[in-house]
Amino acid sequence: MPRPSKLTHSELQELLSALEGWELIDGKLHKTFAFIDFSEAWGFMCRTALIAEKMDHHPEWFNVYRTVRVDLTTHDAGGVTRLDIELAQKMNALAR
Ligand code: H2B
Repeated sequence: MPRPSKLTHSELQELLSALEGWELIDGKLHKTFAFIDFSEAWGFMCRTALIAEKMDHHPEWFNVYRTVRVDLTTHDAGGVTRLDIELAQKMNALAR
């Protein structure tokens, strides 16, 4: 399957406006998720990992106790693509 290409600035702004809690930091999609405890945070990471494997698209993330800091970018494309938007939407749905 061909990898998607980097989104343009205007495409990104539009898609970002519909993505609750995500912002662009250093050219990557960023969100910090806060859960009630480590178990909830880890459960979220496990469920995300299964989705990421299926998509063959993986997050950069950092967990401390109940928070999970996430950065999404497409390394192959050198920037944010539709795959990052898709994964961000799925992570929002899982965290709800
Ligand atoms: N994840 C992310 N976030 N970006 C990529 O470019 C990427 C990936 N590439 N997961 C995939 C795996 C690639 O390395 C494999 C070979 O398909």
